[in-house]
Amino acid sequence: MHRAANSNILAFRHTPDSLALTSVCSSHRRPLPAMLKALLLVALSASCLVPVANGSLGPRAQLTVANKDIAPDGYKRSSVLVNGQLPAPLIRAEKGSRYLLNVVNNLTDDTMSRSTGVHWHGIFNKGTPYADGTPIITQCPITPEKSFLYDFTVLDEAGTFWYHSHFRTQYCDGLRGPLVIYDPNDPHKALYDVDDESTVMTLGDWYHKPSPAIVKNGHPESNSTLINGKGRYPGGPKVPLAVVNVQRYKRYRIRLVSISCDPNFEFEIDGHRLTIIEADGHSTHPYTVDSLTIFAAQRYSFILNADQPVGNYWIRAMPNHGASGLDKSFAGGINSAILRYKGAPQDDPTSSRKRGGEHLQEAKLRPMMDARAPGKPYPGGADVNLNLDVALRKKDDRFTVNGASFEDPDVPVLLQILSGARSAKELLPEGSVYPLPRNKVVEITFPITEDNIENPHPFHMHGHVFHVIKSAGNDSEHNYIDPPKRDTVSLGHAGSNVTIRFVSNNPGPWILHCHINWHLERGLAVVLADSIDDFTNKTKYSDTWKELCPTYNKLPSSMKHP
Ligand SMILES: *[C@@H]1O[C@H](CO)[C@@H](O)[C@H](O)[C@H]1NC(C)=O
Ligand SMILES: *[C@@H]1O[C@H](CO)[C@@H](O)[C@H](O)[C@H]1NC(C)=O
Ligand SMILES: *[C@@H]1O[C@H](CO)[C@@H](O)[C@H](O)[C@H]1NC(C)=O
Ligand SMILES: *[C@@H]1O[C@H](CO)[C@@H](O)[C@H](O)[C@H]1NC(C)=O
Ligand SMILES: *[C@@H]1O[C@H](CO)[C@@H](O)[C@H](O)[C@H]1NC(C)=O
Ligand SMILES: [Cu+2]
Repeated sequence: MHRAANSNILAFRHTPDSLALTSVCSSHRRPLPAMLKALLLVALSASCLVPVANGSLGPRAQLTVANKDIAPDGYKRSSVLVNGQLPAPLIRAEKGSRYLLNVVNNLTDDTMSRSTGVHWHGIFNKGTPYADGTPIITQCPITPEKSFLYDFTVLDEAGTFWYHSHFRTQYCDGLRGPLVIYDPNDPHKALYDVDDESTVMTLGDWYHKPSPAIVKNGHPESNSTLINGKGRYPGGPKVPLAVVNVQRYKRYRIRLVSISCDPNFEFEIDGHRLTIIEADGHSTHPYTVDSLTIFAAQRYSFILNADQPVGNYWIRAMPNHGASGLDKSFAGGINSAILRYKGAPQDDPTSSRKRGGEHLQEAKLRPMMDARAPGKPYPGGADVNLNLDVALRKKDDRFTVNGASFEDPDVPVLLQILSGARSAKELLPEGSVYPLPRNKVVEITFPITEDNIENPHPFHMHGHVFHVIKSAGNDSEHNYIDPPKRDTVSLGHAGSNVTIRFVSNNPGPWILHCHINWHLERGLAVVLADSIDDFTNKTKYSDTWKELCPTYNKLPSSMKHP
C-alpha cells in the first residue's frame, strides 16, 4: 500500500513475522526496525494524525473520535467522526492479522453521547470478548479524554466487515466505517481485476438532527441516503455525488457495506448485473442478480463487469422509508451515485432504471466453505432449541423478546460472569440473558406473528457466524445442506419464522440484537452467555479494561449520555 509522501496516513502491512511500516506521517517511509515495534503506540501520537479525507488505515492505528460540523448532503450539523472522516476511514488488513486499534475519546459536544465504545462488526473476537466493543455487555464505555486499546487477532476470517460505535445511538451520528480483511488465497480471485479502496462502497442513512433528540421524540426518518459519504436530500442543494470510476472491460470486486442505522436499501446499477460472491464475510458460489435488498449492517461483494458502452450510469439505493419523500424517487440525484467509465464526460448519467430481472433471494446464497448446518436435519434438531418471540409493547412503545425489554445493566455482563454469576436468574438485565452450555448446536427461531410498520428487523449476533436454515418469507423451505451463512439476517414479515443455527464455541457474553439502532435503543436485544459453565479467567484483562467501569461510574450523567 503506497501513499503520497505528504499524506498523514498510517498504513501498516502485517506479515506473520514482521511488521513493515510502509508509510507513516509525513517523512518516514522505511520499514520499521524491530526495536521500534514496541514503540508503535508512541508513534501513533497526535502529531501524526491530522485527518485526511478518504485515507485508509492499517490494522494498527489510532482512531480519534471527535465532534465536527459537517454537511455531507449540504445541510450542516455537528457529528461524531473518526479521524475527522465520514464514513470512518477504511481499515484494511490481511487475513491472519493482529489488530491494535487505539480509540481516543476526544468528544466535547453535549448534545450527543460523549462516551463511546467501538464494535468490529462480524469479527468474532474468539478468546478476547473484552475487545468486542459493546457497552454495557463486554466493557464500560470509554469516557471523554480517555482511550482504550482494542487488541485482537483474527485468524480465520476474511471478507467485508465494518466498525461502528455500539454505545446508545452514537453510530447514527457518524461513527461508522468499513473494515476489509483481504485473503491472498481468495477462492474467487480469478473473477475480478480490481479490489482496493476504490471498490469499497458504503450505504448509509443520514439525519439533520443529533440522534438523542430524534430518538426521544418518536420515530426518526432519515433525511438523505449517503453513498460513500455523499448524497442529497429532497429539496436540498445539488452537492456533488459519489463517483465510482471504472475502466471498460475490467472486472471490479465491489464491497457493498450497509452502515445504515435503520433503512434497508434496494440497490442496483443501471445497465449492469451484479454477481454476488460474498455475504457478511463468507464466500458464496457466484450468484448473478439485477438488484438486491441490503439490510442494516449486512455486506455483499459482487463482481461488476464494466462491459457496457463507455458512459455514466446511475447507482441506485432506495431506502424503505425516509423523510420528505426520500423513499419515493431518485429526483434531483437523491439516493444515487455515479458509475463513470474512463473516457466518459463528467456529466450526470441519463441512464434509466431497469425493471424486473432477478432480485436477490437470500435462500439462494450458497456458501463455498463448511456449508452444512450443524445439528440434525429437521426443525428442533439442535442440542439447544430456543424460540425468541419479538413483540412491540404498546404501553411504552418498547420492544420485548420473550416478554423482556433490554435495558443496559449497571455492570457489564462480562464483569458479572467474571465475578461468578452463571444462571439466567443471576445475570442482568433480568430476563434478557440466555446462558448456553459449551460446544453445543444452538437453534434459534424468531416467529414474527404480527405485522407492523417497524418490520422487518435485521438481527445481528456477535461472536458467531450462523446458518440461516430458514430465510424470511412464507415460502422459504428449511435447508440443512447448504443454507446461507451470515451474521445479520432479516426476520421478515408476519409468518416468516426465520430459523438459524450456530455452535456455542466462543466463551463470552454476546449480544443478539436488532441492527436498527432506534429499535436497539428501545430494548430489542438479548445476550447469549456462551460456554457459561466453563468460563474461566484464563484471558488477561488489561488494567485499562478494568479501569473503564470505575472511571465511567464517576462521570456526571450528562457526560455519559444526553
Ligand atoms: C483533542 O481535542 C483538543 C481540543 O479540543 C485538540 O487540541 C487535540 O489536538 C485533539 N486531539 C486529537 C488527537 O485530535
Ligand atoms: C429531516 O427529517 C425530519 C424527520 O426526521 C423532518 O421533520 C425534516 O423536515 C427533514 N428535513 C428536511 C430538510 O427535509
Ligand atoms: C416456527 O418454527 C418452530 C421451530 O422450528 C416451529 O415449532 C413452529 O411450528 C414454526 N411456526 C410456524 C408458524 O411455522
Ligand atoms: C475472575 O477474576 C476476577 C478478578 O479479575 C475475580 O474477582 C473473580 O472472582 C474471578 N472469577 C472466577 C470465577 O474465578
Ligand atoms: C405470510 O403468512 C401470514 C399468515 O401466516 C400472512 O399474514 C402474511 O401476509 C404472509 N406473508 C406473505 C408475504 O405472503
Ligand atoms: Cu428492529
